[in-house]
Amino acid sequence: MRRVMTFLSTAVIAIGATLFIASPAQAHGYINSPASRQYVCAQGRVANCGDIIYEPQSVEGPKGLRSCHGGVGRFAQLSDESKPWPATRVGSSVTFNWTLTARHATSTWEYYIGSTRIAVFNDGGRQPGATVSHNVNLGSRTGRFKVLAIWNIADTANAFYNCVDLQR
Ligand SMILES: [Cu+2]
Repeated sequence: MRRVMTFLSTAVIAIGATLFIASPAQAHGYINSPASRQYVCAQGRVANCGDIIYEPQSVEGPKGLRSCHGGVGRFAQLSDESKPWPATRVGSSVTFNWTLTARHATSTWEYYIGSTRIAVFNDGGRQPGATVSHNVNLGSRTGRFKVLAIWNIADTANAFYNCVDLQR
């Protein structure tokens, strides 16, 4: 009996560990407003987005990239410029609102248009709240453009990537 119980508890632990590792719910964060591409996909506003519809918070890659999908192959659709990404109308400044499903200690938040960094916010390693907002001035840019927002984690080598399509 004891041997059976030991086997059973080992099996339960193994199954539990597998579920934990496989779970995409171990989550991180995304920009909900103005809607990022991953959020647009999760809302079903653009078709054929792939896995991202289930986990808009999971676009995690090494720091220093400049891509919408953070180098994650299964999220490559986020960098597909031929998709009909809806652009949000904005004025001379815009407030980016993040939903954080895991509140990782943060070094910086960066905002890029092309290769130009238009804003950076330094959290100095602090743990953010469950929601974070940044007001960013867009300068004199007009027309349609894409902002790449990057959440740099303080205690890992990784960052989270979001592209937001805007129209002014
Ligand atoms: Cu995370």
